[in-house]
Amino acid sequence: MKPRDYSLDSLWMPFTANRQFKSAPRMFVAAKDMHFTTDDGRQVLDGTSGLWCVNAGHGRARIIDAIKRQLDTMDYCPPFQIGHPTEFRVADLLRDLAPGDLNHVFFANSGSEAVDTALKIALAYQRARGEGQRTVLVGRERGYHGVGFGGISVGGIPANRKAYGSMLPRVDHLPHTHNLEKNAFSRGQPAWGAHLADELETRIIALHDASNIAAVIVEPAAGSTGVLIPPVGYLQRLRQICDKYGLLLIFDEVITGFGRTGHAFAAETFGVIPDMITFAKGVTNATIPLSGVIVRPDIHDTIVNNAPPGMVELFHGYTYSGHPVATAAAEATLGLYHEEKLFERSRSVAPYFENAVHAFKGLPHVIDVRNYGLMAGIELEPRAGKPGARAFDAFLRCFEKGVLVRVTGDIIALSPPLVISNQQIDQLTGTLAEVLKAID
Ligand code: PXG
Ligand code: PLP
Repeated sequence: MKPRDYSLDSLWMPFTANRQFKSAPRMFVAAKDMHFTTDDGRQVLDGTSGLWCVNAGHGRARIIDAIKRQLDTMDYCPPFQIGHPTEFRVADLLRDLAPGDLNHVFFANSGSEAVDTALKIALAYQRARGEGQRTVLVGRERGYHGVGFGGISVGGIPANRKAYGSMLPRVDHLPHTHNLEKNAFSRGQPAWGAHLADELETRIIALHDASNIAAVIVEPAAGSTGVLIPPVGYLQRLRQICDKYGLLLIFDEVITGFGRTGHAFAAETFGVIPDMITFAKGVTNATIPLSGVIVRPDIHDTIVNNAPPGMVELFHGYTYSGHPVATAAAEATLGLYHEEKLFERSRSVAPYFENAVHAFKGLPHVIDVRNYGLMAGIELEPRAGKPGARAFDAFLRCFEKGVLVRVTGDIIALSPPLVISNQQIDQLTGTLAEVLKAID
């Protein structure tokens, strides 16, 4: 290992136990295909697609070349009142990938910004159609929608909310769908739990009145809080209730987009078409930040046609909305997904992956395994009085043995790039199995 030419002090790391990390840093210096290289020269198999985002594997030449070409041609273009061709082409590609009639794309940079954008579009839409009193936003317990004030308000992770005051004022939450007694060790969609969607009607609409509610936002399958797969019929039920009462349904597909569940979007996989989809991460294979919202024509048209001619219709946008380098990366990435048929590949590898992860049943500490497509959650019994410690221990030992997994609480999440081979699935799950047998 080379001596460090930096201190560890100045950087404040995100969602990291900073003191613990700095006492024993884990550093990557390179990445290619399915592997990272550590600063001491070891190869680490990427079992998490980075952070659910490097869906085509690392260092893909087609994407890197497109980024370089764009940088040589035009580094930046102001997004307000001026356009550039790449952003329009990528919007067309995303329209073609989107389910149903979703056909207008608004660009942002991170998933958190995409969520904020979607919530603001929902409010602006309700107002433009003369329903401006509809300001209640409905999220779900254990939902993750990024870290903006909008996202933590509709999100359902206590630790991400508790230090941050009152957040958005009019928000309510559906119950989450996780239930070990009913659904432990389900393969794919659990059978039990569709009725949990009925709380939207029986409790939330009953309490706030539908005439005050703008939108419902959920991850079609929750990623961050430990891979919670929607029960059979659950998303359909949400869709029916939203339709009955004029509520917009937003699917946050920041993790589930671009092949994770076997199709471009989980909306297609689960056969439910939302009114808006947020996307990020995989849209550029994580090379350059890009995110956005895809909306149905009625939402776009209602807002745009409601403004006087010549006036800005939606007072919203980011300095880097539709950034030329990010959209060049997206164009190449979507081309790569298409050319290599990676969403089909995700579908065809999924059964092998499912069998491999369900082999954890019966190993020490394992109280649940759940999966869909190329995402899986392995839930461990917490150590008494030390929540999260056992899974974090497993993460550290896996890292030492050359595989990267992700932990959230006592849940280990696996979400490998869609290009993973069966042999690499064996290495990933085999290493984790060895570790689970070894830890106390
Ligand atoms: N929505 C969803 C569904 C996400 O998964 C975001 C929004 C926010 O995206 P940005 O780009 O603002 O981070 C996400 C991000 C984890 C983990 O450990 C997952 C995410 C972020 C950080 C950690 O699973 N997802
Ligand atoms: N990306 C997507 C999603 C497509 O549907 C298409 C063409 O239909 C393309 C890219 C074009 O890909 P390629 O550059 O391989 O011709």
